[in-house]
Amino acid sequence: MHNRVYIFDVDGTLTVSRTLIDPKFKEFFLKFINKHDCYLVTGSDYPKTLEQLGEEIMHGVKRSYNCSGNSVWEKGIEVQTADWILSNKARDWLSAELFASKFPIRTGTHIEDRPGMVNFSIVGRGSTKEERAEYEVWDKEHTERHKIARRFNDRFTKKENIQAKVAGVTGLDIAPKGKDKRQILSDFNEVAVCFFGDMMQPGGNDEPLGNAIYNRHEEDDEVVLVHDWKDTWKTTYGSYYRE
Ligand code: M1P
Repeated sequence: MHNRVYIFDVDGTLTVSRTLIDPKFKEFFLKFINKHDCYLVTGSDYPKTLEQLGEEIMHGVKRSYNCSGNSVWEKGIEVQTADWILSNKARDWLSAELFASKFPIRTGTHIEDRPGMVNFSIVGRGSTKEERAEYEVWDKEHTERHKIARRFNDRFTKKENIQAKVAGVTGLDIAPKGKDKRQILSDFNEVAVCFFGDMMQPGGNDEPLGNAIYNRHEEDDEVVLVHDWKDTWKTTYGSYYRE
């Protein structure tokens, strides 16, 4: 295999989840994407990613795989989209979980429909920075999202072929089995890939792509687990000056 392309998750990898990219890192990252072929893959939808990274980055990368690869964008144009919709049974089940959760804050938009997937959040997509932080602490203590994902998958994966993955800081990404981030790898059959993500743990939404890359056993592929965007900066800084 020749050439190597870089694929980046966004929330937790290029930015603090749901916030703007750090201006200094942005300056560096723009140089990096000018030098290398770069792609984004995120559970988030395009408008949110655009808001966080800005047009220069969104137009500078070769492609942005939004909604876990179910909505594909090139230079501000959606070139591919999926039309799957969550069943009413699964929707009702999630509403019951929302009702049952002992976390006290609800901010609205708890089930967000996106092309080819759904994002489910107990605190809600309307949450402020402070409310998100409160949920993060709660979730760390109670591992609520992992538990909901496990219960959801026990109930719906076999029956309806859908899967929930823990994603970002407050929610779960839900999509048909296989229609998660791993689906993008078929676009990279001829090249080595280096994938950066922060949610590679079992049940995390970067894990399916991380595993799919390992499983193709290509010597030049690399999967980089990062803890935050500073980690990503350190690692890409090395490659920028080496390659
Ligand atoms: O990419 C995964 C998720 O990352 C963020 O999640 P949260 O707001 O819970 O931190 C959001 O961008 C979300 O839309 C996305 O699915």
